[in-house]
Amino acid sequence: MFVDSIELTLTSGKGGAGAVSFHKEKFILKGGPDGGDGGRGGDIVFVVDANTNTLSHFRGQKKIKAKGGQSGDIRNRAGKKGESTYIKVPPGTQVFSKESGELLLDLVKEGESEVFLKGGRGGLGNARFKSSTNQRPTHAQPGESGKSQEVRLELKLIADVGLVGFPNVGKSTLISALSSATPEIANYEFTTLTPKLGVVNGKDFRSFVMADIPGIIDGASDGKGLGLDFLRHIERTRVLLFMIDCANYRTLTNQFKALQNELEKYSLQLAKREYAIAITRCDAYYGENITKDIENFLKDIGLMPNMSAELHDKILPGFYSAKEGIFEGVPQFVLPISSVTKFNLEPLSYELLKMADR
Ligand SMILES: Nc1nc2c(ncn2[C@@H]2O[C@H](COP(=O)(O)OP(=O)(O)OP(=O)(O)O)[C@@H](O)[C@H]2O)c(=O)[nH]1
Ligand SMILES: [Mg+2]
Repeated sequence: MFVDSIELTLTSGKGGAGAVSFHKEKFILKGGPDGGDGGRGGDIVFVVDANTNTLSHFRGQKKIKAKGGQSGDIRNRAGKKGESTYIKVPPGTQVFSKESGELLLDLVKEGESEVFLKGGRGGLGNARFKSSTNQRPTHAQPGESGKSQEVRLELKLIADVGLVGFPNVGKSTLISALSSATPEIANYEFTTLTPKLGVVNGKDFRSFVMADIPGIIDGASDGKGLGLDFLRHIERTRVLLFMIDCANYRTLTNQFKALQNELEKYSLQLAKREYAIAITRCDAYYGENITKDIENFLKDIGLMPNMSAELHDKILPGFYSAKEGIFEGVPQFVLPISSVTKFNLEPLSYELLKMADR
């Protein structure tokens, strides 16, 4: 299972205690105070590391602590600073307060590092307390304790392309056809319960990450089916691929409008994301005329088919493609596909790569 949320108790290191000591040397009686300061405790530091892409390496871990500072020493020697603990997380990890739910850190950039909890200050040694009225102070400060905080780490998958569709329309099948991901596939609704990622390799070693998520149904925003909670996994994708099934009891228009409607209820921002449409399971179409059906669908959603005869021969890029530079509201392309016969899968990944790269 993909672990995308994890709870931890983080504690920075305690400061070392200040020392109490007096200068000792032959022939010097009653030397002055020379107790050194304690070292600062280690920090808890978050580091963004793109070599990891899940939080699963924290599984089973509950507490992470940084080392304490060492105590001060005689002859004004300060204690060593405690070792800081560096917590490596993938880009896109957010740190929330477990108690208040407040977002504390948003870790996005590779290499970025943030000191989250500073280690406790080291205590002052007795040498610091010498004054005109007290030449031989006998006390030193204890080290400040480390800070502790319960946090929840959350990773919103940073996929480039998120698949959006009703259940059973072939989302998981598509990701398994395009990438090496092996999601569960079955001929019933809600096969996919947790999001999965797949890396789709295009030409010239370019690639993009595709996210397979559970199906959405009418009323999902009111909690029907699996609800819409999982949409947070695709909140940051650059592109949405609507998967509209042509071998379904729901019409193409019906599916598309319901999906858009639910998406809007979840997040207007997400609903405005750049998108494209794949008409799926074309090999299993059982209606009368698939071309007519798709053309009607395009008209229903206010688009005119613009596939020229020449493109028709090459089946590329499908029935519709937006003019360069038009993004708002209209799909970048509408492409009939089949994951089983591989029909149009190559142009599909090529077009998606172009969108993801933009
Ligand atoms: N004929 C045909 N069947 C397909 C195609 N793609 C998927 N299927 C079948 O459709 C059914 C559903 O496929 P899934 O990939 O599990 O669908 P899903 O959208 O991930 O479904 P949920 O996870 O339930 O939302 C399975 O029986 C697949 O074998 C296709 O291109 N052609
Ligand atoms: Mg699935």
